[in-house]
Amino acid sequence: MKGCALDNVAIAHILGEIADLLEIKSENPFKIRAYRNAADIIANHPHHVASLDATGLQEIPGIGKDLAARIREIAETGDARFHQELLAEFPPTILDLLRLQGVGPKTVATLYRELGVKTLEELERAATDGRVRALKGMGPKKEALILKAIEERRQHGSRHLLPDAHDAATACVAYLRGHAPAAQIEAVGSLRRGQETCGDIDILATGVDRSLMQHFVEYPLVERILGQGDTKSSVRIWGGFQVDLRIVAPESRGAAMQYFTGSKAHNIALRDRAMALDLKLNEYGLFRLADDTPVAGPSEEGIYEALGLAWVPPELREDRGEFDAAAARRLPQLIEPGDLRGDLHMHTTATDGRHSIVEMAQAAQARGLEYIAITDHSKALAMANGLDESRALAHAARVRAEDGQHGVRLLAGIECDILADGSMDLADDCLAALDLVIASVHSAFHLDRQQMTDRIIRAIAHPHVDVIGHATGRLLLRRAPFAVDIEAVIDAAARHHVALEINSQTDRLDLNDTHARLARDRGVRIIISSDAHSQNALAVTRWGVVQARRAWLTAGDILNTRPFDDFRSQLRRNQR
Ligand code: DGT
Ligand code: CA
Ligand code: CA
Ligand code: ZN
Repeated sequence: MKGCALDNVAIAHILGEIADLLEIKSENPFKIRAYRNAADIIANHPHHVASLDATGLQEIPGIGKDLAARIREIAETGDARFHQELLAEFPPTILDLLRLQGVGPKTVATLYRELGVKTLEELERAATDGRVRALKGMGPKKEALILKAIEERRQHGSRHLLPDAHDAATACVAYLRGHAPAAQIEAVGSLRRGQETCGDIDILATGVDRSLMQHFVEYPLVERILGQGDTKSSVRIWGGFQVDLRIVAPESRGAAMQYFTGSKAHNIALRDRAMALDLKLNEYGLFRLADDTPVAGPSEEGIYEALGLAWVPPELREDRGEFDAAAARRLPQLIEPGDLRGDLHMHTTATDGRHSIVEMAQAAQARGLEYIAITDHSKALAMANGLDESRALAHAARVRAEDGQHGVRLLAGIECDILADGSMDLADDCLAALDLVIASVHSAFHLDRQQMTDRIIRAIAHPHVDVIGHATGRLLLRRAPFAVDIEAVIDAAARHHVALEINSQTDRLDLNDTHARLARDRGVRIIISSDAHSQNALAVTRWGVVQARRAWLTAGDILNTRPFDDFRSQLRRNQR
């Protein structure tokens, strides 16, 4: 049954879109709010709501009789007729407008009603020629906001953060598996390689008949079908993702997995290697050049083996030395999420976190961590209610009082701002009294390359700094890294025994893969941390681990894979 595979996110999406469309139509605000609330409740509900009956649904606060019926209809048929009727009233491109930063359904409603704007292009024209600012309630500010949002959309194209692409792909793959339980269906492309952003989602299916293509284009989150064929189709789904599905024969599965996982650079080098052995490699298999006899194809391992190579983990397929290592059977034993024993960067309600020290400790224990450091912000970050010296010390005392009480060891740390001149935001004796100091740049991003490099190196040279947080300050798809000589920073960190962080915030992943690899090669110790601002956010270290794998790192390269005492003795403050 179609509804079985519908997860909470998919149901919430449909409810949210009903709210948006009602708002574009200027319908009753209470009705709009009810749908929007329901979408929020369902998206965050811990259980699979598609498996609840109408009575069970109505027991959820915020879900009344009508909403429960609507949700049942979505669970059973994959969509609600009401939703389809609303969609039919508008051109499909109207949804693109809703996804612009800072453009809500109210604005879209006005633009559509007053100016007939239906597409991004029409909106840009209307904003450029002054028609937007002339509208009641809009003005030049709104016009500038809209133009900036369109510009940003264009700049970042349609790329997405890896975890967002992962979630979208997982839901789609689960839906497809629901229609073909015996098939092998997997995401490939940049997503499988763990690249920090993904252009689109590539899915490969084997052992299915062509009817899967029909199910694919009927996936409830599909907004537009871009192309439909027997073995390949492309759709645009909710959230702006393009998804490509390819169906391949079992004898080509390995070759297709290899080909569509890429990267392109890896594939080109692999094909050259095949040529040199008088073989031909393509997405159908590996063949003898002379007579087209198949040599390998059903499995990826078989392809690599026939080319004299060990199977290469997808994260390493970037043509960055993996062929020599695979030929010499010297590929690294890459770190796995379960290798992490500690998490050394997180915030609490003392500054801008959502949970208390105890709540963070309990969540860390539940995740199987052995130790954590509480590292709230320092006073320069006034927006986050940063701690001054006396609050920092009082907070540290509270952290230490909870140490060992919740099945985890606790370190009293701080994320101390590096001021514009490279000095620390808190006094030396305060920093000396803590167990761990992360130093981070959160301001004055505009310094030139030399000034920024000097600033960070001065922080590294500070005797009470143990770790540099998110060393380049980038925000993926939003803010470029600040200008800095990262090689000089890495060398200074190595000299002073200061660890560098791979910050796992999904829009940071900072250090990036090549910097992290360089840091390890220069002898810098690395920690992978969540920078969590809530209990659930502790989970993001899985993305930091992916980044570390792309940097060729093993568990031994990461400081917080060590047992607590060993870890602690490795901190800069405990050396010498
Ligand atoms: P993306 O989507 O920009 O994040 O990156 P990919 O790597 O997923 O690229 P995509 O979706 O265009 O293609 C998927 C894979 O297909 C790619 O990693 C390697 C393979 N591929 C695509 N175009 C070519 C090509 O011209 N030559 C070779 N050898 N492989 C290609
Ligand atoms: Ca792709
Ligand atoms: Ca693709
Ligand atoms: Zn920070």
